[in-house]
Amino acid sequence: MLSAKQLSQFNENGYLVVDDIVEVQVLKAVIAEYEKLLSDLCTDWTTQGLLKHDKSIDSFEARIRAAYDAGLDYFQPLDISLPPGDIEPDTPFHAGPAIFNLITSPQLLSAVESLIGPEITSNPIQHVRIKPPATELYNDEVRAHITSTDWHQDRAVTLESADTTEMVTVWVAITDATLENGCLQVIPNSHQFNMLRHCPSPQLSIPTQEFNVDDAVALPVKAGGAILFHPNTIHSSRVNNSDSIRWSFDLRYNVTGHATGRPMFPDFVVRSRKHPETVNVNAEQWRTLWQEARVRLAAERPVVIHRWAEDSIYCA
Ligand SMILES: O=C(O)CCC(=O)C(=O)O
Ligand SMILES: [Fe+2]
Repeated sequence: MLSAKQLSQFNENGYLVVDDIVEVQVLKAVIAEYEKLLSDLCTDWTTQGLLKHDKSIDSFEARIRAAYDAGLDYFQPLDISLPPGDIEPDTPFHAGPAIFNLITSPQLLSAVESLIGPEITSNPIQHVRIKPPATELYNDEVRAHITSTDWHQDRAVTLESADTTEMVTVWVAITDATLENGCLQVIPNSHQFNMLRHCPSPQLSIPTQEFNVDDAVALPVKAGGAILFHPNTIHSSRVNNSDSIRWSFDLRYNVTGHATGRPMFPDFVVRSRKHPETVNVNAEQWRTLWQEARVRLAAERPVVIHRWAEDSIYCA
């Protein structure tokens, strides 16, 4: 659970940095799961002649950089969600047991419980972000999972149905997140704002005249720590000016029964005091929920995940 001091910091500022929130073995298992996943992906790409065989590509970091350099999409196969837009029966995603254990980590859920109470649902708006050094990115790279992320509120990445949902974002550092390698930054107290207008392109973002960028506070955090923040807290991430990758996951939780804001993707109950029997999804069943969503969505229209129109007058 969070201390009274941590709680009042969160309530006052709209965010909280918590060191060592993820159990060491949970963190290690996530890293091992991803190392195997990416290694297998690279083997496939090499077999298909898409990635050159090179003995120096022998680490997670080297594989990410080589894949990016070769124009291969490492992001979607490693992401813990399906994408927006057109979904195919074989659109890749990753819902492995180590990630399930991260999402359901008791320590993490206890912190979330301090903020939104004991009836907790895993919200399906969740991503991996593995960001190569900015100097290695293509000039036209705009994806918020690869390059720095523009200023936004997470409330704006849900559909309208979740506008009054009580939720919290948990941003987990897998590598140390530093000023240099692109840690998160926030506008303190902005959780007291309403949802501001967002523009969808090139990234979902708040026009900068709507708030004061000079108020930004950078939030470095060590691997295994996390930043918890309110859905209205304005945040972005800094540029990765280091020479290594920066790796994080962003997870979200909402009060059970409140809309997730992304109803086409699966949610599940991760903690309940009132109805403990509803905490009944294991890692394999969780993966199956995503696989079933993929089958269903591949037969439907493109997935729309937010409400913002590119041609709005304030986006000019
Ligand atoms: O890590 C990033 O670049 C941004 C993450 C973010 O926007 C979030 O966790 O909600
Ligand atoms: Fe965000």
